[in-house]
Amino acid sequence: MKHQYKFYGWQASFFAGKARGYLNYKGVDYVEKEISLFDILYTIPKHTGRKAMPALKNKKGEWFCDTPLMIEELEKRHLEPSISTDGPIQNFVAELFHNWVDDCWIPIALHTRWSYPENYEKINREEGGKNLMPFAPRFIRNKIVDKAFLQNMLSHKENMGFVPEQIELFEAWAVNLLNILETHFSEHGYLLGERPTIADFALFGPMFAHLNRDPWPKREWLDPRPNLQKWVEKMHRGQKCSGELLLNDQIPMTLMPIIKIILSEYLPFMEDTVKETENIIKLNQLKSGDKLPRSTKILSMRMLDGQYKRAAFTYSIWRMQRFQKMLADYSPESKASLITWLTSLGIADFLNLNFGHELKRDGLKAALV
Ligand SMILES: N[C@@H](CCC(=O)N[C@@H](CS)C(=O)NCC(=O)O)C(=O)O
Repeated sequence: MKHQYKFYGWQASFFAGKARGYLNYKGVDYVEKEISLFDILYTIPKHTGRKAMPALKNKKGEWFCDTPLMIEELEKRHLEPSISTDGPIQNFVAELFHNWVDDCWIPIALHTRWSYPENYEKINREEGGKNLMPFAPRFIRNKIVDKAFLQNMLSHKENMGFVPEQIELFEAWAVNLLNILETHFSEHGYLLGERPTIADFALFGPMFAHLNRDPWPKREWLDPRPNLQKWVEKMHRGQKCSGELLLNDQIPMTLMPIIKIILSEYLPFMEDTVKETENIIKLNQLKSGDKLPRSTKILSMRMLDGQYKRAAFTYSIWRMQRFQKMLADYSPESKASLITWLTSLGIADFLNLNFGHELKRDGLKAALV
């Protein structure tokens, strides 16, 4: 292998976009490998235990998967340029934002791609076919891709909630987020100041792979928001920065509307997901080592002045538990500073929230420790 890493991921993949943005910013020496049918069915599961992208292999033959873990591991090996936050509040915000994007932006990315046929017709069918079966004739590629993607993705509609009766609410919610981001990026280079943190790479995933690439959302949502679009483009270039995060562990005022949305919508949704997961564990008498389903039954999540119905991911509970453990390791001074800030937002008890049975990651799902 000539390069230090081989990166398995498609341009169209949300989580590959996130990892690629990180690798570009770090200036890591890697080569892209577009994933073929053989890779997705055999190579990747053999080495990572899951049929998902992205995956990364290094010269020594070590494999990395699951973007938070992949980035955590690479951070130990590639210290500069730093993506660390400067204080406990920024760290809390960056990690919470990271968890929220990796969960709540999946329905946005799927809806904008799969509810508007031009995306599939103009890009994803052709590109997916070429990646999966580079040597097959086009009509065979199209047939297989239609079978593999179209039907599969449309089956996520109900689960992720982008069904006709919810689209108006869902799009109003997403557009409000985009407007907040557009205002934010008219004042700041990155989410927490003048250099990126994990929050930026998380958001970059859906923004690059879906919203600024698929024709419908690019035309309707990103082209009219030039500051947000410029941020996507520089994140993709891995543009080097000489700036800093806001001083004194401050959070930009222009980002606060999104933080408040996360706290008032996503945290209660996570609490309901924990309750539902606990029900699943009880009903099925699951014990240590047993796997949980990837998603729960349809639950309700507050969105603007409505309620949005979608299934929840058990993996996300594992992510919240991981987040809580990270916070538990804060020094007493950092904890005190975070608690003062959380109290000012009315959620001081976040640190003591009960996220149920301890879980571990199991591919794209969670399992009982
Ligand atoms: N938590 C994983 C998510 C990876 C993921 O869901 N990747 C998508 C592509 S963007 C995938 O391969 N999905 C396959 C599937 O859902 O079965 C990560 O951060 O790497």
